[in-house]
Amino acid sequence: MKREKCMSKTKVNEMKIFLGAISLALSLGLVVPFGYTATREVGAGRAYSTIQAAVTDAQPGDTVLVNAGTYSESVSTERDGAHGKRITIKAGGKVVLRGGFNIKHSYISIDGFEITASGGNAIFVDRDANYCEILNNNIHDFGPYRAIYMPKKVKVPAHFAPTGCLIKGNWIHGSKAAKVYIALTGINHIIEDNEIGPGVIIEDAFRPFGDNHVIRNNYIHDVKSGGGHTDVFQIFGVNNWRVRNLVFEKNTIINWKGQPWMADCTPDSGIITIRNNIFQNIRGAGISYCPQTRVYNNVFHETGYGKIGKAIFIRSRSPRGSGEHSEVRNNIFSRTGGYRGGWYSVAQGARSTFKGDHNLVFPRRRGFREAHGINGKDPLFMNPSTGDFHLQSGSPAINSGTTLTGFNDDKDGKIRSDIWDIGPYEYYGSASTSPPRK
Ligand SMILES: [Ca+2]
Repeated sequence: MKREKCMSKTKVNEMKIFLGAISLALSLGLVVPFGYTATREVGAGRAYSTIQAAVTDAQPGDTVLVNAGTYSESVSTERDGAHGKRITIKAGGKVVLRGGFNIKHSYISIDGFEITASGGNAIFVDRDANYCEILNNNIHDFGPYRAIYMPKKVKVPAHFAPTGCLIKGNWIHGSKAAKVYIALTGINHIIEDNEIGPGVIIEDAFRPFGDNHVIRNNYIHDVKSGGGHTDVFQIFGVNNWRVRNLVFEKNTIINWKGQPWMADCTPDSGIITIRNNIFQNIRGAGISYCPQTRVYNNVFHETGYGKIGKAIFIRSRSPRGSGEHSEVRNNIFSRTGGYRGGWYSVAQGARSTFKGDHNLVFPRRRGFREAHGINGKDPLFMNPSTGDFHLQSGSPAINSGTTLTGFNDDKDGKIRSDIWDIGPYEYYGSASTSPPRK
């Protein structure tokens, strides 16, 4: 077929009108080039004066770009985006939202907002909100509610929905006591690179119900109790709210006035893996009633108070669950508990299937015995007072661990050497250090 070489005069006029419409739309901040995706701008003198109005009009692939300013509204999504055509709601500059987001559809991204004082949850994530992205938001003083909330429903399996959300780069904090920071249901969520704290909390930082969630590289610090029993993460085995294949790794938790974890499990729950984390100055012990609780290569420094305070309890008691087939390996317990405490304790019902070895306890604790454990040798951290738990060259933890399966890296993400070290950091022949915390 021969290509058309020139336009008719009518077509040229049509094109001029079309281009005029485009430039008018551009001046209003509304761009819809050739029926593809639009950037819908919100703010003074823009196409939309409220975020909600722009979100209501947004089609798959569109970006709602919110200009700097303070907005008081609660924004609900109107329709699904699609794979490769997300609906992105993005702050352009400092945007304070006094209210919140209600994500009710799939493929929605919320990026860069400061969200505060809403009288409700800051970001509500409905069961239909598959593949949501919650990125780079500063969420604070939303108490007594939640920063990010996927609700559980009685009699609905917790692993039912939604699926595949990414919660990354957010800062969640504030002095107004929060109920829970991040509550999850569904499957396959990734929660990474968030900062949590300083803050006050009534219940828990994370409630990760459902399957296959990964909580990693978060910095959780200086969180006080707002009156209740507070855990870094808590799950409870009721109403079919099962938890399977939870990975909690490479997180730093410092100055937490509660337990690192409290896990009760339904009978079909299991494989709770806690690895390559730093727990520093934690008031209570990590307690699990879940099958296959795997605690690998962490450091517990100044955690578990009282003379018999343990850092970890593996428990077994109906109906809370039974921590059978659990493992505690390659951990450093440094100045935890008192003279008779300081490492882990395993209840009778979980003891015959338990494997605990290659841990290091310092200072020496009466009663700590493992075939390959180390009792009473200083692990020689670089500088615990600045939160640097890398190993010095003479550390007894170097090459004293056992090789594990399911992962092969350390807290820095470096592949471990042939003979594993104890603790979250592998030593590589010269000393690594951590940058000072902000
Ligand atoms: Ca090594």
